[in-house]
Amino acid sequence: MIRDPQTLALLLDSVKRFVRSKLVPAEHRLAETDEIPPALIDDMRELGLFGMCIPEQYGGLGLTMEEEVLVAFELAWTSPAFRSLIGTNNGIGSQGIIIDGTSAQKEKYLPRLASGELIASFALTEPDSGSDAASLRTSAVRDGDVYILNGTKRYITNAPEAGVFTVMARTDPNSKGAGGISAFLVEAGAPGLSLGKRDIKMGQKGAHTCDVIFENCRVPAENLIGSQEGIGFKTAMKVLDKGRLHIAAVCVGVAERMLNDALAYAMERKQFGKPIADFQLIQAMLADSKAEIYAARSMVLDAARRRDAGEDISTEASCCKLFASEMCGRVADRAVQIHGGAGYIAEYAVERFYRDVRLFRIYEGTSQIQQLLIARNMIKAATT
Ligand code: COS
Repeated sequence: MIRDPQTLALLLDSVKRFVRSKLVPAEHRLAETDEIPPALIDDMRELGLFGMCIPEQYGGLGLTMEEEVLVAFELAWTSPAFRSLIGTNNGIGSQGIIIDGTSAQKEKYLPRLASGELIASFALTEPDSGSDAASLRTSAVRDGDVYILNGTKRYITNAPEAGVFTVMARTDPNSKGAGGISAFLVEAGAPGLSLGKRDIKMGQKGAHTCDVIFENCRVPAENLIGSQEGIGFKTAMKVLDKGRLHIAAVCVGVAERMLNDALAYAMERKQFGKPIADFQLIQAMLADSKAEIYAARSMVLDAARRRDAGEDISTEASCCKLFASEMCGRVADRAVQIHGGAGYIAEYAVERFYRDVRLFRIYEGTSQIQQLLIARNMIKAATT
């Protein structure tokens, strides 16, 4: 749903201009330094990018899902690490509060997340609990008006920068599955919370992850999301439904950028006396990429519109994440191939993108988890 086409057009235009004039020229340096320059983070705050998906009453832009994916297409036309910094405040870091939080939790955290004063992070994965998220072992034991958390969370995006974490922990030790899990808001300075050293990743330099460790970490009981034990796993799944659709939109944007670079290279690079774009085998790679990007874009827009209309889009979100992330991997591979030897050299952006986009098939649910979810929902629908 697009609320006001003119306002949205202005937003899309300013995001596009910012991405192409400020972020694209900073990509190479970002990859070298592993840091986003503070001046660019200030620009992101000024543009309202940290609060795009936070309701207007809490200082955000309150974008609908359709508006959000349109912005994500533009934002993703550069290194994914830039989007990653604002990604958690708009997605997995804030949505638990927005979807299931109490009014007090919303009032306390959302305005600071919307302004970008506070960075949010989502802590679900553990050393022994990845795809099988319901097997998580971090414990939360009530002691008067606090919960005491113990356990380790792994590969937590934006943890080094985070001011507040949405942490899934087991409040019912007798329930080994999803029903025993609750979600908490844990502030970075909480006693007993510490961070591991930053992970050294294959790509997405500038987007930071690390372990988050809880050792008798005391969290006020009022920070239990929704003030209700046992609903934390469902909160996490609802957050991921939306997150997966957003990541699919990001895959579309990055793929468009890689195809843009590949086309420009193919038109400029000459072999056998003419631009390689004139050769049909190169044209096949360009055309397949264009068609697949168009398909993913159409899927993402359709699912976004359905979500705005109030439909349950669990299956569609998984379809979009599966197709768009796999498509993005294929486009990255073709973009490197079209560049030939140059595609293997760090001077060309496609070398970096090739490594950056590998993550899309893994995080927020692997391709195999998306397949499992789609098929499971199909079987469920057929038997009810
Ligand atoms: N929305 C609302 N509720 C949901 C839901 C959703 N999208 N998905 C599941 N639930 C509910 C179920 O209805 C079920 O509730 P009841 O017990 O009341 O019936 C409960 O949550 C447990 O769900 P389920 O039985 O499907 O749990 P499983 O252990 O089988 O787990 C998968 C399912 C594999 C889907 C889950 O563990 C998963 O998504 N894994 C991937 C995790 C991930 O993406 N990690 C990425 C890191 S975070 S960036």
